[in-house]
Amino acid sequence: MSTDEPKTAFWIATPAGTSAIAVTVLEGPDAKDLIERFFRSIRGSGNIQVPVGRFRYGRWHTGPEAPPHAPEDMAMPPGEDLIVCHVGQQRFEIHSHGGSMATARIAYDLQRHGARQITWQDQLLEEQAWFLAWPQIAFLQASTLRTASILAQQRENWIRFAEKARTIPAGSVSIVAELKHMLEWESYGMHLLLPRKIALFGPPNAGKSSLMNRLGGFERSIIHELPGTTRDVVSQVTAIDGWPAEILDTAGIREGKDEIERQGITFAKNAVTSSELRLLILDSANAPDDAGLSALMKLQPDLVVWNKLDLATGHHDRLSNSVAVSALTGDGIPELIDRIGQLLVGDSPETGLPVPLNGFMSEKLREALKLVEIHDWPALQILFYDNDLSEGEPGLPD
Ligand SMILES: Nc1nc2c(ncn2[C@@H]2O[C@H](COP(=O)(O)OP(=O)(O)OP(=O)(O)O)[C@@H](O)[C@H]2O)c(=O)[nH]1
Ligand SMILES: [Mg+2]
Repeated sequence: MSTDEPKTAFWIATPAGTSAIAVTVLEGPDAKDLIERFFRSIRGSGNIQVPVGRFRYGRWHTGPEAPPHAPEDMAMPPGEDLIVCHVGQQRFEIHSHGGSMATARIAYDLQRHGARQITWQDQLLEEQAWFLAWPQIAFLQASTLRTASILAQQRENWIRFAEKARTIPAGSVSIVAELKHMLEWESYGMHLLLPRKIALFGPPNAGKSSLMNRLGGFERSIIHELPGTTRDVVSQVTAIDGWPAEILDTAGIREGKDEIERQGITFAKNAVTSSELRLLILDSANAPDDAGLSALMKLQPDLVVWNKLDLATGHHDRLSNSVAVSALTGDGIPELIDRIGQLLVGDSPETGLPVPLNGFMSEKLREALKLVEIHDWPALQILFYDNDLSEGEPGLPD
């Protein structure tokens, strides 16, 4: 935070969109004054004092200052019912109706009176050391139970590692191997939030779109018996085996009949080469000949999926690294999901190892490695300094 920014800040602590209740948190030296300016007794007169540790039911009054120039979508009528909780010396929570209008109005009024709006992520980063804040932010944004439980554990791992880095005896380089090992899991850590790309490609009519819909759980792609249905790359973010994934359905690859289809095939090939996992989808009942197959194999699939197992006549024996499924009946889909899960993520780091969860954390680890290399132990301590745990650390900046 730069010095000329207002010291009083607020953030919306609940997710965007409509919910039962929205929570705006207000903190700083002006928080109390701001609450007193806008919060009124439910009986309509006078402002309400809210002692620390208590909450009060009342109304948000914009009063005579209600801005005529306020954007229309912020036109919450003065007098919206809400609850104010005084949760810390300079910290209040405003619990309002969960639609976006109430929070927008509150935000508008607070901002006009000098408070600074930040995101809940900014707030966590301002309040906590980076190695605590980032795992927490990642945990709160986890999209699957599997990644949420890994990320909850990551926070514990980082706490332990930071303690070790802070207290390591000067001159000890034993931490180097561990730092390097943590950096080896960079891609794994980043993809706990960032979906990995899975491309479905193959000849027209093989059932790529049907499979995409089956894996994604709803009718995202158009399915049709005519070959050449999918033209653009159609993507869908979902979870496969508990891992965040983005499935890309592509145009069937053949000698393009028209310019649009040829364009689609170029896009398809680009999507395949830029994906983390490539699945070649083939029709069991109408397999390509050897020349067609070897042309498709040039795109280096990680796995071949023989679809239309319900019509199968044994074609799936032709390739070793393959599975057989029916997008129509669902047969073989659980096995396919298992295989995708294994191929997508591979091994997991050993329990207890903290891994970088984004570029910022990787950078910090590289910085730590450099500091150990140049034997700058005090700087290493500062890098892993934590306000809450290591009071009175010598030589720390203000
Ligand atoms: N019997 C059977 N039919 C299937 C199966 N999967 C897809 N189909 C049918 O095959 C036809 C083509 O399916 P799509 O999913 O549109 O195939 P596609 O590979 O996306 O085709 P393009 O977009 O044209 O490249 C449709 O009539 C589907 O209903 C399956 O497992 N079994
Ligand atoms: Mg299609």
